Amino acid sequence: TVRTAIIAGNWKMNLGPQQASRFVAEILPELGKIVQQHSHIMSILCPPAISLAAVHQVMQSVPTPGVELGAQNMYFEDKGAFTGEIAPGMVKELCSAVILGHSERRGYFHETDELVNKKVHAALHYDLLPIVCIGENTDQYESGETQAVIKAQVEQSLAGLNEEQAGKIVIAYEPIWAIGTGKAASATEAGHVIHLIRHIYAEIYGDTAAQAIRILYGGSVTSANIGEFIAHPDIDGGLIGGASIKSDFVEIVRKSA
Ligand code: G2H
Repeated sequence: TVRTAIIAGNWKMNLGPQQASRFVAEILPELGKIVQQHSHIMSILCPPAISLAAVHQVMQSVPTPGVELGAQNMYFEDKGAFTGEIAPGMVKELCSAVILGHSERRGYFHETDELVNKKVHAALHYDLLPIVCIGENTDQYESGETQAVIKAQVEQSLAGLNEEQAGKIVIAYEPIWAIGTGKAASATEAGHVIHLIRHIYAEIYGDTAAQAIRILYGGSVTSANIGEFIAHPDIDGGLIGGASIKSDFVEIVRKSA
């Protein structure tokens, strides 16, 4: 199976509308050129919600197929009295993708697998590509619970998909001990867990769906180590944090192409 690789940039809480437009205008020409020359790779930029419109506008003025816009989070309800939240339909007006259940959402904002699952269903309903994050924390890693944690997260965050939906999603495996620490997992280690994730997914949704979904690695990815991850047959790309708001992001995409 040939799966289109994805390099997604999770800007986290960085770059407001003004800085975001400037940054995107700066990287887009080169980024666009790379993904247009290499049809087996796409890139998704995920700025903070308040910067989405500004980035969208820049992207409209420099059309670059293969570079898409994503949100970092959203609520699952269609509309209503949910102060501070954004609805799937609102995200859909500007974006084609959405990151869901990032470990920072799970950790700081107490998002559970059950909540993430509702968001996944809402995203699919609105034809948004969900990038669903899973990963074990330091304690779980050190006590050898990685497999069990991953299995529970896949089963619960991705429950109840129909056959068509099951082949569409993107999973980002982000071991929490590797996030923003400069201590990336090795490609062998990440590839091993990602292989396992695909296996668990196949048991739930069958081989066809499991072979179709993209599974990314995330956690301290830079242009210096992306090569190892992308070369691993089980790893379909990366979710980039710290390095996604620097010109290094373009280098990461270049090295993945
Ligand atoms: C993991 C990753 C992007 P960083 O959170 O989601 O961040 O690359 O800074 O470790």
